[in-house]
Amino acid sequence: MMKKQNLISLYKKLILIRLTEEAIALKYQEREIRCPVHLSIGQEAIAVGVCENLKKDDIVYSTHRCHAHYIAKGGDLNRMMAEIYGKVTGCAKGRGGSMHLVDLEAGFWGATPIVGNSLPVALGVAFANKLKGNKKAVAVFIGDGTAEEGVFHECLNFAVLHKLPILFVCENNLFSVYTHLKERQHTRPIYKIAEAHGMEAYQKDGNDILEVYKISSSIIDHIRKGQGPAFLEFMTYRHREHCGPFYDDQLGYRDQKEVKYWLKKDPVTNFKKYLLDHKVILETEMEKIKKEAMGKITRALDFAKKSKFPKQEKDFRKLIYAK
Ligand SMILES: Cc1ncc(C[n+]2csc(CCOP(=O)(O)OP(=O)(O)O)c2C)c(N)n1
Repeated sequence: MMKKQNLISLYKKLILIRLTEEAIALKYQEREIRCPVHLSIGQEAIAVGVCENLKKDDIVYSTHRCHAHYIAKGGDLNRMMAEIYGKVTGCAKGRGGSMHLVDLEAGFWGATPIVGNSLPVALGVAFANKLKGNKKAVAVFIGDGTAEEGVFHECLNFAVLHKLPILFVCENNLFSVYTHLKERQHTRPIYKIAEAHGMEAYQKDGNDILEVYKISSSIIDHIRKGQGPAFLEFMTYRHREHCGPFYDDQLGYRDQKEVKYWLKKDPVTNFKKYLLDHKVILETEMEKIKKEAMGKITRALDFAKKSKFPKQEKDFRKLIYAK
């Protein structure tokens, strides 16, 4: 069993991400947040289990569904909330919104919403790291839909060819917007594609944080030793709609049996139960952790609300090249 302090560290991050996104969902409904939000509620264990094995100067890239990755990598919560509110104090100066989070200091080098877009950028950084011999690992998070982009195959091939220190993390939540994987792909699993490209690849339960942590720990070690890239496919499920704060099961695109199955596998509820059953933590300590997380979220919301909107800039070159 992992040490108590490590288990608690996982739980703190997990609960912070869940509560942050629930707060975002509420504020969105109050029309305080106007940019599109893609919530990771239900998928958080992957972000936490992977990032817990990364060092501060390792680098993470992400997608449109990036809040969990940003927080798990140690991104500044105040600046994330301000960005989602479109404020000038935001991590992208209020010009990017929820899908363009970035925190260079924390090693979260960015998220972009063009599906597959982060892959070649992360690959280039991994290539540079290898040439510099700096032992930094790069982890790039993608969804299952990304495996359908041509650039996915180009990047996997290049990473193997040059034995790059990069971890591909596929969060397979079975859907690309409203279309189930089985309507989009042949029956072979996604990690088998990576394996066919010649890298170590595994498929694991993405809702079991300890399983995510364990496989990530050994595979990141493998990458650091210069043994080449690796691919982890984590099976998971998003609880809410593809984009936005609500539930959209009334649309009928998801089998209700499937939804029920995955709701029972909620990573937060199950990890909480594990910690209590194994007497790692008392209910009262858990409440304290929750309160601390709520405090951070309240302060971040306050910071976002009190911040100003960016000034209108007529010359966009000034914006792009501003120091
Ligand atoms: C190149 C490109 N094509 C289409 C879209 C529209 N789009 C946004 S998210 C998305 C689904 C992506 O699915 P997946 O990669 O599985 O991630 P998930 O949303 O499930 O986390 C699509 C098709 C896009 N943003 N970029």
